[in-house]
Amino acid sequence: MKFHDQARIYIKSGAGGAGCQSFRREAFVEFGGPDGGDGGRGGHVYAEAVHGLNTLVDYRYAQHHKAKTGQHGMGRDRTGKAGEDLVLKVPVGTQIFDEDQEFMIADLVEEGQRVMIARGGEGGLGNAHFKSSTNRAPRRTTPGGPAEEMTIWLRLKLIADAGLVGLPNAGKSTFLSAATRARPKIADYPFTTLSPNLGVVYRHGGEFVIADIPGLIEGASEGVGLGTRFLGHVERTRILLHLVDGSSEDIEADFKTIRNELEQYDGGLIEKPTIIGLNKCDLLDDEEIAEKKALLESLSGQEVFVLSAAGQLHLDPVLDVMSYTVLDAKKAELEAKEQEEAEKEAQQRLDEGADSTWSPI
Ligand SMILES: Nc1nc2c(ncn2[C@@H]2O[C@H](COP(=O)(O)OP(=O)(O)OP(=O)(O)O)[C@@H](O)[C@H]2O)c(=O)[nH]1
Ligand SMILES: [Mg+2]
Repeated sequence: MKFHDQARIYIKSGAGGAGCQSFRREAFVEFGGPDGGDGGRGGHVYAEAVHGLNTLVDYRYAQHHKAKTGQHGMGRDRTGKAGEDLVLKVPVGTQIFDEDQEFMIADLVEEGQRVMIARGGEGGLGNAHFKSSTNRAPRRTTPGGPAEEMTIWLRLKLIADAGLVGLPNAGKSTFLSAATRARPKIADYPFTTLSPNLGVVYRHGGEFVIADIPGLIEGASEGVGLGTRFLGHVERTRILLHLVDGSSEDIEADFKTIRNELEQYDGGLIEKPTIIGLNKCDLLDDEEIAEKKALLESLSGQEVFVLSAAGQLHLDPVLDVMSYTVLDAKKAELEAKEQEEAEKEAQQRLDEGADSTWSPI
């Protein structure tokens, strides 16, 4: 399923720098001694979940990632510099698997979460380290620790913010390609789209992800057509954009068919904030537009946006309202989460209070 974005990459930490063998030799200094410094530690490789990334596409193009090697130790007791760490920035929600995709190495669910995936080699010890009362001129050093290298899989379960719903041919894929850099297949026959496509909309300094799913037909909620398989995906989106083909003879029936399928499908689809777009307005005259818009508004009891995805007409108001609605939904989720945490904390305090033996006199 395309809702998984994944990338296979090769990573390597830095090897540790070797310890140095060196003796102090200076004119007029009577007692030289070992002064070989330790090697520097090799760089680690970390993965960190960061805000503002939505896909793993960067890693499809850059597949080799290496941290720096530690510097060797040097004479005059100088320690080698540690190799620079490498931090792989990944979207929140990225999971890291081993090469066989069986063992999960990390699950980065929160912004700022960072895990080490390959440890840099320790720095080797210089000969200064081995000086003792019995051995004043040690010739011993140790090499730096080895680098770790491996192939890993990054996997991201993409969660779209907005789902596009509508009958086949309504222009959903066209809308996605007009609003984002996604290039889904578009054609004037039903069921052009066979699996979901995703695109990212950048707007007002933020962004949101749109999912274009195959067209819905009557009975979709029971598995007809491509059915429930894809309704399951929109179940996890925050809002919906319902596109109606303005050139259709019977937009009332078209509109109702989709609303009905959303209602029949369990999973709260019908309660999601839904924006309604009357598409293909380039094919209609003003009178028809006014009439069809009024009809949809009376059926839905809400504002209907008139647009043309193919003609790229009036897309901005639709994208604006989508972006604000997504933001509102996110804010509401955050508040609900904070509320839940506050309640949990309060409950915990209560429980602790009940356990304590302290009582006011
Ligand atoms: N004139 C006009 N044609 C449009 C517009 N939007 C889409 N189309 C055409 O409508 C046809 C269907 O568009 P798609 O984007 O493939 O429709 P879809 O909803 O993704 O269809 P399925 O994937 O089959 O469910 C294509 O021939 C598009 O060029 C529009 O605004 N105006
Ligand atoms: Mg399509």
